[in-house]
Amino acid sequence: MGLTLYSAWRATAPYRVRIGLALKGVAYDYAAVDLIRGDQRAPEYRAVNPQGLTPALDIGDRVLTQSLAILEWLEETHPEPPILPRAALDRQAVRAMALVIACDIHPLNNTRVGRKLHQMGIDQAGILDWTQGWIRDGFDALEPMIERHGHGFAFGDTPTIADCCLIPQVYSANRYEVDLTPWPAIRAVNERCAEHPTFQAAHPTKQPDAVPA
Ligand SMILES: N[C@@H](CCC(=O)N[C@@H](CS)C(=O)NCC(=O)O)C(=O)O
Repeated sequence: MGLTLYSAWRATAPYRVRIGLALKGVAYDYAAVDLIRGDQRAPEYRAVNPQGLTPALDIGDRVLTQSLAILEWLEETHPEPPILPRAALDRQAVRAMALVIACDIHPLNNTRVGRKLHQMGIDQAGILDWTQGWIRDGFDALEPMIERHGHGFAFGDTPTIADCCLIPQVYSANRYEVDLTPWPAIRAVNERCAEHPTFQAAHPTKQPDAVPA
């Protein structure tokens, strides 16, 4: 049985998984979840992922959730090409970079957090300031990590789980008009990945539910 990825074109957590699947050369069907309309909270989608968040990856006899856990599962079940380095210390460094994004930036800027801030009376400018601030904080932490470990990609000279997380986060930074000038190492990795066909295939604008600008 084939795989089905529940995804939303602009959302960064499913974008991470799309990059991982593309890097591993794994084919899948695409099931669009409209986050603006609130499809993620509908009973039909809660039956897939009770948490009401994307991504979810239906592998036939089970549905996998949480983008990083899905990427780790992918690495274990499809070892080639590797998206984690071999040495334990190097794997730690890649996971640390991924977690700066997945734990310390993204959860603070999620759709449901923006919705909550709006309900609390924060205006659009305040929410934008909030979003940009957490991205800047996280990128300040990531920049020296990439300077130290990166050789073309965030860690080393081949794509890893760190790039699966970084590229969607840079996409989000551009969407929220964060000026990337202070982080040349992040910009260099982003430019390198933009030339990579697998990263291109996973890009939001290439997804079936993409809304033209
Ligand atoms: N930790 C989760 C985060 C999932 C998540 O927050 N997904 C967002 C899209 S990037 C979502 O579906 N948000 C819907 C909402 O906030 O209502 C993961 O990495 O998979």
